[in-house]
This record gives sequence, structure tokens and C-alpha cells, in this order.
Amino acid sequence: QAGAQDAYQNNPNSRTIEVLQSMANYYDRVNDHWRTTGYRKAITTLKKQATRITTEEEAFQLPHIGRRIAQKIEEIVTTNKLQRLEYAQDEPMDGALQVFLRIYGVGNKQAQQWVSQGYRTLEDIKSKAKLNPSQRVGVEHYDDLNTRIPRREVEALGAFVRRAAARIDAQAELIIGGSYRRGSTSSGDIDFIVTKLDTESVAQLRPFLDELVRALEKDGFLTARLASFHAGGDGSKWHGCCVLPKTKGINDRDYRPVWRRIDFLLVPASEMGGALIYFTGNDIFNRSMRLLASKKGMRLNQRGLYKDVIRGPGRVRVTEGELVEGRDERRIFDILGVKWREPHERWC
Ligand code: DCP
Ligand code: MG
Ligand code: MN
Repeated sequence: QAGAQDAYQNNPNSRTIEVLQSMANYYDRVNDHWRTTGYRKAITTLKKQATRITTEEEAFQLPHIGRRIAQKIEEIVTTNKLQRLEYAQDEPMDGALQVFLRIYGVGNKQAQQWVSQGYRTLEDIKSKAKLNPSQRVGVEHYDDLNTRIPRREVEALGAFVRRAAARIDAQAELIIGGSYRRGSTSSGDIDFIVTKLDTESVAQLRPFLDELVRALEKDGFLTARLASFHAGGDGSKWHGCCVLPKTKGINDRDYRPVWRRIDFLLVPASEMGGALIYFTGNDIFNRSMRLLASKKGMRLNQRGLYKDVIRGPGRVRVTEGELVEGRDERRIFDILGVKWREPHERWC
């Protein structure tokens, strides 16, 4: 997907990786996070191999590859396919479930409920299911919102937003994070990190965001506001949809408005380092950094790195700890004792 990640095309295990990726995608669609992560880690390991891995035993020796995935690797090499994947793709019930799970704002429980109510197609959902406003947007713009955004369009969307931002407050700074910052050739959405010099709280940034959103809605650029999947709003996140107007060299041939997902994340300057790490991802890289911090008696979250965190039984946190570093991304790596990794190296 991303620049550095394309290297596997020339990898001796590229076919195996491709099939395992389909399995990971399948488990991702059915929200099986555990198996999705297992497959993604195995893929990361395989991408690093210089030789072709052909047997279960060979595969099992490698890091992050367990017995079951090792068996599947041998099956792929021997038969050029994977029985389990073909079952997954054949299950018609599952087909509907997978379609529903890709609607914005729809989780496993909701999707399964619709399947058990006898709904099978998006048309069924559109005409018969009870939808909240976010899910309604998700259904109406299903194809657009499930299409990845080419990097050049992410840049054009970014330029549009920056121009509007500069008219409101020349001091405001907007950084595109997420997969774009990791160098991906395409992104699922556009993630804006919004900050300003000398800010120490989200509240100091909120008026700017409110004004920016109003201006972009007036321009017809922002087309919908979406409820956050994960509740617990401190007002630091804004989710919605946007449409790039006709722009030369980007979408001017046979123009039609294409709906894209856009996120704004408000980050005070004092927390920029923690936020940059978190919102650059990817999610698995973040998980490993957090785990590392916790092993060193520290805690890493999207606001910074904390020390003297006291944990009780089951690693449950007893105290918040003291902030060690929030502002500087590099220093957080340093204090954790890990070598600095450029954003494009952070996909595992
Ligand atoms: N993130 C995370 N854990 C999650 C969700 C997000 O650590 N469960 C972090 C890492 C992500 C970043 O937030 O890189 C942005 O989230 P996105 O869902 O937008 O993911 P990406 O930008 O990485 O990928 P995509 O191209 O699909 O948007
Ligand atoms: Mg993203
Ligand atoms: Mn996002």
C-alpha cells in the first residue's frame, strides 16, 4: 500500500503474502482483531525474508508466525491457494455481513443483527433498516467511502483546507497524519492534526476549529458531520465527509463529486510529540510502542510519555504518573530507548 511497503512485490514470498493479506482483510472485515493482527504480523515477518519460505517448519521458526499460519503458508506454497480463504469468500451470509460491516458507523453487532433479520443487500438496508444519521451517510455514499484516496488527491484536499485555515488564523498549523504521513500511495481517509504555537489545551483550539468547519461547510467542501464511533468526547476530534471541487489535474476529467472521510484532531503544542506518534501509526506500531513503555514502567498515550505509573494486579493502572515528554516526538523515542524511525518506517 505504501511506498516502502511496495517492496514486497519483488519479495520471494509475494504470492504467499498476497494470500495472507486477503485473510487479514477478511478477518478485518468481520472485526476479528485478534486474527487480523496475527496475520498482519506474519506478513511483516515474511516481507523481511530474503528467501522463499516453503514449509511449515521453516515458517514456524520465524518470529510472529504460529503453528496455524505456518501450516497455511505451506498450503499456499503447495497449492497456490488457501482452502479457508475460499470458504470465507463463498459464504453467502458472510457476504452480506461483510458488505454491512463496511458501512460507516456499523459494527459487528449491528451487522449481525441485520443479517439475522433477513437483510441481504445494501438496498435492503437503505429501504428497510433503521439507520442513525451517520449510518445513513455511510449507506448513501457507500462506494465513495470505501474507495481509497489517491495521494495526490489527499494533497489537494490538504491544500484546500490549509487555504481556508489561513484566512481564519495565520498561526494555525495543519499537519496531515495517518497513512499519508507514513508515505502511503493512497489513504482510507485524511487525518488532520490541528495545532497552534504555545497552546496547552484543546479548549484553546476549539474556537478555531468551529470557525474552520463553518467556513468549509459554507464552501460546500464539508458535506457531512459524523458521530464518533468511539464515544467519550473531550471535543478534540471531529469526523466528517468532504468533497474536493473540480481541480485541474486531479479530478477534472468527467468531474463528479466524490465523498471522502476527513478527521480533524485538535492537539495543543505541549502534546504534539505524543499526538504525532499516535496519529501517524500505524495502529500495530502504536501498540508495540505502548507495550514497550509499559514494560519500562512508563505509559505512552496520544498526549505523551508518562513515568512512575503504578500498576496493580493485572497491570491495571493505579496512578496517572508524571509527564516526562509530550512536546517532542524524537525525545519520546529517545527516552524509551528506541531508535528513531521515520514515519514511512512505522508500519509494523
Ligand atoms: N490509530 C490507532 N489505533 C486505532 C485507530 C487509529 O493507533 N484503533 C492511530 C494510528 C493510525 C491513526 O490513528 O495511523 C489514524 O487512524 P486511521 O484509522 O485514519 O488509519 P490510517 O490513517 O493509518 O489508515 P487509512 O489510510 O486507512 O486511513
Ligand atoms: Mg487515516
Ligand atoms: Mn482517520
